[in-house]
Amino acid sequence: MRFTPALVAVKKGETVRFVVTNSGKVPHEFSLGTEQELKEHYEVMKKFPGMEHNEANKISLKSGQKGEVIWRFTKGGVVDFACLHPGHYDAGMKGQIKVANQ
Ligand SMILES: [Cu+2]
Repeated sequence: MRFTPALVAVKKGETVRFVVTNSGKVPHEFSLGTEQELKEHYEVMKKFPGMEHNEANKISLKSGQKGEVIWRFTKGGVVDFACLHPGHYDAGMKGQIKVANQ
């Protein structure tokens, strides 16, 4: 229940392609957002655990699947990412992207 790496450093204005592989045995997801957005999404996932996503900022991956999220970081600061399948976030399946102001 973890992301490798869990800490990513980028620069403001950069567009990053996250190539994510689920090397585990159960479905996972990769969701980008503020901590607040991720927590709200986590509450929804607890009610609808089978939710699958293919949106700009999140992707669902079954065991062995690989996918991409492409995101442009327009502001400096911290952006969080997490897997919001019930229990996974609490188990520590989260990480941070530090966006430097150049
Ligand atoms: Cu997960």
